[in-house]
Amino acid sequence: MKAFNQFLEITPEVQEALKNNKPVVALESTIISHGMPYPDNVVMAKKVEQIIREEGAIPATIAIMDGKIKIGLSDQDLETLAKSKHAIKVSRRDLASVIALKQLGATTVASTMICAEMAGIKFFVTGGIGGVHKGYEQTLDVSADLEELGQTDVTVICAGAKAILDLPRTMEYLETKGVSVVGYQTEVLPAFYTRTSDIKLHLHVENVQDLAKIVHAKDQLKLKGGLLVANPIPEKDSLDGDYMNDIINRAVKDSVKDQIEGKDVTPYLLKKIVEETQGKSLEANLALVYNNAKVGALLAKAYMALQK
Ligand code: PSU
Ligand code: MN
Repeated sequence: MKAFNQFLEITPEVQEALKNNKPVVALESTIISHGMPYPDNVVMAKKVEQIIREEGAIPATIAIMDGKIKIGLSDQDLETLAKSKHAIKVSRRDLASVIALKQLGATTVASTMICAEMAGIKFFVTGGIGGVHKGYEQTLDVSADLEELGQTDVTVICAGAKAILDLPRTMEYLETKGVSVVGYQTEVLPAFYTRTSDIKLHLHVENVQDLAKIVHAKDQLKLKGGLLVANPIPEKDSLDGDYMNDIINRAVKDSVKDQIEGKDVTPYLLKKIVEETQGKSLEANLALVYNNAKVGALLAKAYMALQK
């Protein structure tokens, strides 16, 4: 475990696991507070934890509560976050103030990576990462998630990135920052709702043992920064690409019309998409997160086995 930090509050279960080199998997909380509607969000949060346990790892959902970074949440904490209308979406920028002012904060990919690294957790499961937004030439909207992947030493398991983003530019940005994007049983970048996109990956692996070896080598080389594992949504849960692109493009247009800016952009788009697909996108989102939870837990286990 990493050095003591007065703002870290790690549950006894997670502490014990870290101390004894058991596999631990971090989970974010913005996906709960700003990524999905209630009560689907709390069902998702609990089920993801359950899947990670079933695969033999310990889940650690992360949020900011009562002036602390909580690593591991109770069912009551999850319920509070899922129901809250005023939870703050916390990225790197917001971390210090939300802690200092004792606000309720939900962590994004960026801030979950920071908190996981503080606690000594090496693996983190989510749905999709933030990235370079469409129309970024005008707005300069690039998610802080990409910067974090460039500098913070946590492996993130996701289902690729959503087509609400400019996917080719997101990949270019990651390449510049030195982030390896590894396809898990796929040679192309999955696009969240769909298993494929036009973007060929520089690297893919067929099993979690190879992923674990890559993380291990990266550690030994003391290379800073994250690793991104792109795990496609299961075939049976995937949605039609053209259908989704239509809906996404309309949502992006609406966001411009409604003058949505800054950190409100992604939650706005996610909400629109759920509405426009009458919940179909939500079903797909749940399925891909569960699938990522399984792979993340297996990877954390394979990595710990290499340490012995
Ligand atoms: N993409 C999703 N669901 C989400 C998010 C992204 O499909 O819930 C959340 C994640 O927490 C991610 C954040 O880190 O949005 C990115 O926000 P922004 O684009 O403002 O950096
Ligand atoms: Mn942004």
